Amino acid sequence: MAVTRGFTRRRERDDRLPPGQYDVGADWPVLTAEVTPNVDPQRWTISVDGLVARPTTWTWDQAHALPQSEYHGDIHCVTTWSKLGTWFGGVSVDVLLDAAGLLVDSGFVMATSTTGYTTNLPLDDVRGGKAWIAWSHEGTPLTPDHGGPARLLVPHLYFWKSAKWVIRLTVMDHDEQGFWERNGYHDRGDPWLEQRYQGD
Ligand SMILES: Nc1nc2c(c(=O)[nH]1)N[C@H]1C(S)=C(S)[C@@H](COP(=O)(O)O)O[C@H]1N2
Ligand SMILES: [Mo]
Repeated sequence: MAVTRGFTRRRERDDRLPPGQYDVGADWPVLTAEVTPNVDPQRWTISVDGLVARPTTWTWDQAHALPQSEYHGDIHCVTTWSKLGTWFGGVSVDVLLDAAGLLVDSGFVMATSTTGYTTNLPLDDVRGGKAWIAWSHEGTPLTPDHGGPARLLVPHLYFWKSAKWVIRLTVMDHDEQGFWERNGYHDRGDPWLEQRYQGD
């Protein structure tokens, strides 16, 4: 068999990495625009309001009594780090939207945090098994710096869409920009299409 002298196998780029992203490995950077709030789980609630038949608020205990599910996969921050092969536990946003009863077939959702952080998402990006209210990471409670007690998790979009300390999902028939979107980030933020900034 012919062997090329000095040949070193080129390290294959992991095909789970979207364009322009690198793998942080075991690290998980913290990116927060606000001061990290101290949210008592027993005072935390999650509400679905806006264009729904039954605007609903769940307490921590009520949310945990809903059918739970996990996400296993990758997350991607617009600042170019990706974390591959991680996992989260929580409740699917589908469960909350179904309980509240959507009054629109298509539309948008505004996610709001205790801090006032907001981010907008097309409704289709938070239903169909693509988004969670997550309260655990790799089997342990989500820490406050990562959005604990609970955050939105929309892993197929850049991670700024995954609002930490989320308390409210508002269903709307039109799009409105959230915090980073008003500051130049893309309205949708698909990492595979490199939708980083407005106009991408
Ligand atoms: N409330 C709130 N949610 C937020 C942010 C923030 O600053 N405030 N930053 C976003 C951004 S840009 C990223 S990359 C992720 C970072 O989550 P992490 O700190 O758990 O890695 O949270 C997103 N959700
Ligand atoms: Mo980010």
